[in-house]
This record gives sequence, structure tokens and C-alpha cells, in this order.
Amino acid sequence: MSGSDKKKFGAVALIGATNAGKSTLTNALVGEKIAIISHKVQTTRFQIRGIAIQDNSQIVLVDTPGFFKPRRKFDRAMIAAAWQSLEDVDICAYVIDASKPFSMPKHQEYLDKIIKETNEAERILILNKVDCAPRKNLLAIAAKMNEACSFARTFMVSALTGSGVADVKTYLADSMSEGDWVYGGEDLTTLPDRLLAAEITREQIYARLHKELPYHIAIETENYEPSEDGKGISISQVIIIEDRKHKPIVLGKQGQTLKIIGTEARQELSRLYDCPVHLKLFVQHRQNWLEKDEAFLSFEG
Ligand SMILES: Nc1nc2c(ncn2[C@@H]2O[C@H](COP(=O)(O)OP(=O)(O)OP(=O)(O)O)[C@@H](O)[C@H]2O)c(=O)[nH]1
Ligand SMILES: [Mg+2]
Repeated sequence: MSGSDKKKFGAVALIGATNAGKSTLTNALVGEKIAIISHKVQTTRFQIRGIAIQDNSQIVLVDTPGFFKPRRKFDRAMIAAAWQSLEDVDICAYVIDASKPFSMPKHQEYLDKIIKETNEAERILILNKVDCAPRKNLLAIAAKMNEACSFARTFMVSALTGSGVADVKTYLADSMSEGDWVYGGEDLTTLPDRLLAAEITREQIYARLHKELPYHIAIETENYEPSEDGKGISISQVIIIEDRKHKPIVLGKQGQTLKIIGTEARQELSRLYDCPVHLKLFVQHRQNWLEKDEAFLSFEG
């Protein structure tokens, strides 16, 4: 094998404020939807590893819960998962929503911690959402951020349109170290199917239910097995609500809201797995559930 044919492997954490577009960018780099996305804040609840391949490199992309002011025990576990991602990655990519008004003090707080927590890891800066940010703002943001922290590179991308994403992927692939691939060439994520299926339903809940409600809801996949005819997958899930009052809202008039959530989730799962999917959803009340230890999704893949 010549030098340039040698396999390369490494990991990259995407961190930053909630809603910056980390999950959208993870999916764009992987080339498939493995992380759920929403216009609401606090969507990603635990580390999700996506796997991308470019040339001889296998890149593990660690998508993380975005930073926000934690209020509950559950919130604190989410933020801790984001910081933990820096423990074993080669590159820390700090992602910013460049279309939002820029506040250096807010970023400085995160940067100080990033500098402290990234021992060996290289730091890169990604200004996202350039499709709706004025160009002169981008240059000013890049200059201020680079004054505050030494980034090896700064990228300007739109994870939504894909603009600039290929440059990031090429840079990451080139930066990986020589070494065997840890995952199979076909693998897109380390997320178990049951958990991915629960996430897809949660995404529909974020899209359909308003205001604060999605933050008080969790999904558990109770059953995931080949369907009786052997041609597809049969899934049943519980939508866990913390407050009894939320039940009629999740169900909707004559169960219509739940029906739409189920249909959309089933279609998405069927597309992802490329086979028919039967999905049954139940709603269950568990008081103060998000304050309990078993609510924390401590999956490590
Ligand atoms: N216009 C535009 N919108 C984007 C872009 N990237 C992401 N978004 C939108 O921004 C919102 C948040 O995207 P996510 O990928 O869920 O953000 P996140 O950083 O993973 O958020 P958390 O999981 O809460 O930390 C969604 O509505 C996306 O469609 C982009 O490049 N341009
Ligand atoms: Mg996310």
C-alpha cells in the first residue's frame, strides 16, 4: 500500500449554542439523516455519532446537545454530554449561527471552556447559516472569534443548502490520522435502531406540538421486530408525558394529532430503512419523569 492509500481515522465534535445547526451539519457531512432537527431549541439530547467517509478517511462526527441555560436535572445532563464529547476527539468544531445578532461575551464564555477542555484537539470555527447572513457580518464575526481563540481554520457554510460543506469534509478527511477504520464502510451511525426510531418520532413531536410541550416529552421504543409478513419492521413506542394535562394535547381532537405524528414518523422510518414500517404509538403519564435518573439517555456508542 503506498503512503497515500493508507487508511485514516479520527473523531470530530460539533459543539455550540442550541439551534446553531450542528445536527443539520452532521447530517450534511454524513450524507443521510441520522440526527433529528427542529426549528425549536434544545433538540439534540445526547451525543450522536455519525460516520462519514471521504477517500481513505473515516470520520466520526459527534453531534452534541447545544448550550443553553439549564433549568432541570435533565438539562444539566444534556450540557454535560456536550462537554464530555471533547474528551476523546481529534478536532473540536465550534459551530455558530452567523445569521443571529453576534454577542462576543456569550461566545467568550464558551470559548474559555473550550480552550480549557480541548487538550490535544485542534479547534476549528464554522460559521453556519451563511445563506441568510450578510457577508460583511461574516468577516467581522470571523475576525472577532479568531482574536479570542486560535482556530486552525475558519469555514463559512450553509448546512441547509450544502454550500461550503464539501470543503469542511475534505479538510476533516485530510486531518485524520493514519489508522484502521473502527466502523464498517456502510455504517452511518452508532445509534441503535430502537433509539433512532424513537428520535424520529420525537422530531415529529417537535414539528407538531407547540411551545414548551416537546421539552416535557420523551419517547421509548418498546418493541422493534420484523413484521409478521417478514417484509418490513414493526415498531411500538410509548410517548411519555410528565403532566396528565398534556395527554389531550398530544392526542388532539379524536386522536388526530397523534395520528399525524404517527403517519409522518412511519413514512420517515420507512424511507430511512427502505422497507414498510408499522408504527404503533401509545401515550403514558409518568410523573416528574424528566427529573428521574432513568430518563437520562446515557447511550454511548
Ligand atoms: N437558513 C438556514 N437554516 C439552517 C441552517 N442549518 C440549520 N438550519 C436550521 O436551524 C434550525 C436548527 O437546526 P439544528 O440542526 O436542529 O440545530 P442544532 O444546533 O442541532 O440544535 P440543538 O440540537 O438544539 O443544539 C433548523 O430549523 C434548521 O433547519 C442553514 O445553514 N441555514
Ligand atoms: Mg441538534
